[in-house]
Amino acid sequence: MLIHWGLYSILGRGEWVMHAEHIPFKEYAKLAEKFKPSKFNADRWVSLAKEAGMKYLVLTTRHHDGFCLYNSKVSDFTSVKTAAQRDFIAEYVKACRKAGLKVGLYYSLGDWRFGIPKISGTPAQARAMVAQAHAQVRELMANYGKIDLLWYDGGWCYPSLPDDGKREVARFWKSEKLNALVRKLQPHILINDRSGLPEDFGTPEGHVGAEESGRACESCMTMGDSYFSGWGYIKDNFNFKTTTQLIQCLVTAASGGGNYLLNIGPKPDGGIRKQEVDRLRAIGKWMKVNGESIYGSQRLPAKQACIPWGYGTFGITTVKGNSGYLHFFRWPGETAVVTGIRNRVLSARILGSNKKINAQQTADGRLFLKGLPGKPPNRNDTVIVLKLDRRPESFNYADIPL
Ligand code: FHN
Repeated sequence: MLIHWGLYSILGRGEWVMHAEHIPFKEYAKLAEKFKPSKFNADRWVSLAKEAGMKYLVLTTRHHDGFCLYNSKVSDFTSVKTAAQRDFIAEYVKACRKAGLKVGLYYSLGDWRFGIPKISGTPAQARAMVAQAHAQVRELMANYGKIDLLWYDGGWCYPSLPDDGKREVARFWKSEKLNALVRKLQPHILINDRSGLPEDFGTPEGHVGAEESGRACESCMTMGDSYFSGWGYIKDNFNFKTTTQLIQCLVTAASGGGNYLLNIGPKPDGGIRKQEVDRLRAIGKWMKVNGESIYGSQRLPAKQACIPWGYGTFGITTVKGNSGYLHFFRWPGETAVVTGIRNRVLSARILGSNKKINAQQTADGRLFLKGLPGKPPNRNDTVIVLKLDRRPESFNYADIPL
C-alpha cells in the first residue's frame, strides 16, 4: 500500500495543488494550522492493508510541498511543530511493526520551497535543498527503528533531463554518498531507483511493467483515475478503477515476478474513502482464496516464454516452483483449452476447491480442462492451479506443428 497524505489533502485537489494552482508558499503554509486529523489512526490504515493481503506499506514522510509528517530537526514545517503536534511517521512505523508488516518510507528529494533547479531558484537554494535531503534522510534512517524500504521520489529537477539524465540527477543529489549512509544505518534496506541510481528495484508508474530478468520490480498505481497527480486525496473524483481491473494489474505484476504498489489518498481527517476501503476488502477476499498464486511468484525464464500459456484466450499465468496458475479473467464455460504448456500436467483444480479437474493433453501441447462449472466461481479472476512434472516450460512457436 502506498499512501499519499499531507496538507494537500485538506484542499482535496491532488498532491500537486500548491504547484499547479501557483499557491504562494506563505498562503499554502497556513494549511498547517488546520491540519488536526481527528480520525488519523495508523492501526486502522495498517489493518486495512493487511486485510487486503498486502505485505508492506509506504507512507509519504514529505512530498514536494515540503511539509514533513515527522519530527524533522532541520525544518519548522512539520506536523510536530504545527497544529497537529503529532509525529505521524512514528505512529505509522509502530502500527506496521505491531501488525507484522514491513515499513516503507516515501521521501521526496525535491522541495518546491527551494525552487526547481534550472527552472527557478538560485544555486544557493539548490545547495540548501540537497543539504536538507541528506539531513532528513539521515533523520528518517536513524530515528525510527528498522526501515525496510526507502522510496525516493521528486529526484527530477530538470525541465528535460539531459542525455545522461539519471547520472545528472545522481550527481545533483550526491546520491551515491546519500545511499551509502542509508545502507550504513539500515544494512538490509531496499532502495528504489528514483535517486538517479538503479539501486534495488525499478518503479514503473501508472502501469504494470517489468525490469530486465533478475531485477526486482514494483509497479505503482493509483486506485482512482491515473490522470496526473491523482495520488493525494481528490474530493470529487469518482473515476475509480474496478476491483477486477486492480486484481488484473496485481496478477500481471506477479506474472513478471514483480510487486504491485497500490495507492490510497486518505482524507484530511485521516479517514479513508469508501471507494478505497471497498476495493481493498474485495481484493483481500480474493487473496484469501488465491494468494498462493501471487505471493512468491516467479517469471518464466525469458527464453522459454515466447508463448505465454493460453495466449490471447483466458487471461494470464503466474508460476511458482512446479506449479502453474491459470488466471481466468474470461471464463470459457465447461471446457477450457490452454496452449503452450510443454510440461506434463499431473493434476488440475480450481483454487478454493478440492475437486480435481479432468485434464487431458495432446501431443501438440494443448491442454483440455473438462467438467468446469458453467459460470466462473470468481467473476474477478478464477484461478486453476496445475501441478507439473517440473519447473514450468513453454513451447516455442517453432515447436508447434500449426
Ligand atoms: O510527482 C510525484 C507524484 O505526485 C506522485 O508522488 C508519484 C507517485 O509515484 N511520483 C511523482 C510523479 O512521478
